[in-house]
Amino acid sequence: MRSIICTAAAIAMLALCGLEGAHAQVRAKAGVTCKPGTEKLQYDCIIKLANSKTNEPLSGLTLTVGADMPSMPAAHNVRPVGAAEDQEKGTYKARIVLEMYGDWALRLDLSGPVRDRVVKRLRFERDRVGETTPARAPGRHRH
Ligand SMILES: [Cu+2]
Repeated sequence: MRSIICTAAAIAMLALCGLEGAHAQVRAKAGVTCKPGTEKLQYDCIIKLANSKTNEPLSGLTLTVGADMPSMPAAHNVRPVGAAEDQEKGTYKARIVLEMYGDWALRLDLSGPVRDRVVKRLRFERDRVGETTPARAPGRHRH
């Protein structure tokens, strides 16, 4: 009798696990392009959010963009800004203001139908935004 109960419990567990898998959380991926704005240290960013599995655009989300400097934890305190969705589904626009030039990690917080956090590292310079440099030569980071 005991073993029957155990078997039933095991089957129930498996069924639950199966369900869990079927409802697995949607993960987001993001493409971010930023360009310098009119003000110093101001950047206009275009963020394309998509389902990481299906590539389907993620529309109708609430998106905030924060920024940290990985090389200087807790040294900066950039207030996260809201991003507005464009006419093109899954494309959001945000204007960020940083505190210095250099490598920043943009923290994309998604909420609403999909909840996720995506971090994108970019190098912000006076006249351009590009790839981050490898994490060497720490002495080059100066205020
Ligand atoms: Cu810094």
